[in-house]
Amino acid sequence: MSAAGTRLYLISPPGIELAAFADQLAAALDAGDVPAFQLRLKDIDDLALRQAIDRLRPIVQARGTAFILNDRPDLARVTGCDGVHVGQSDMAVRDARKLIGPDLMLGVTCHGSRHLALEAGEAGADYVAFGAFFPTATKTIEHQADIDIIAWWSEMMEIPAVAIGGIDASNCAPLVQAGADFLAVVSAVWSHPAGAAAGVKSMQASIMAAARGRSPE
Ligand code: 3NM
Repeated sequence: MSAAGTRLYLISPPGIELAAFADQLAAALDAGDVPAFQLRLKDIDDLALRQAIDRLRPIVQARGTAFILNDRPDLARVTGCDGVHVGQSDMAVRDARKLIGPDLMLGVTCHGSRHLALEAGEAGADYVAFGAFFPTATKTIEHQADIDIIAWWSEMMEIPAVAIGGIDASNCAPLVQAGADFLAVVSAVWSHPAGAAAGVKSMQASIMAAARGRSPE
């Protein structure tokens, strides 16, 4: 995958106020090229989660963006999501695949581990996520990833690599230049001082600048 192909993967903040967030999400998606959105809500019961999916999924899918649900392969298909993202502890990759069927997209957290990524690829992951690359306040981080893992993976594998963890417009260049297919962000967009749309635009400008700066192959 060429660096010029790096695209944005937007993840929800862990807690949202649904009506306000629906508007912010629409504005963020309208601000640029965001092919994937992950709903990642913590401390929420199933009813509220389903309500959030029902409200947000049409906004996302109407814009041609894939709607990916965190952690819940059991809910992803019945609620019309395009895919599911699982961690290493949530559920074995093969079990998740059985639950969602062959058509939905399956993404797997692989921390900074080449071994986990190869395993996930063999088990049918549609993308592997490496992180955390930088300090982040969004999630308690137990594993760190080195930027080298992106270059290693993307030279060897066709399965897309997602980079995550503390990524923002000021630090994303090495990940773009290493060949990350997607940069997954929370705070860079939702905590941008000028609003989420400005956050998307700023990320995109940095990705483009980094891709231009990459030496030709
Ligand atoms: N997963 P921000 S880091 C959800 O390392 C998540 O697997 C991570 O948020 C991992 O862009 C992370 O605000 C938080 O740092 C990403």
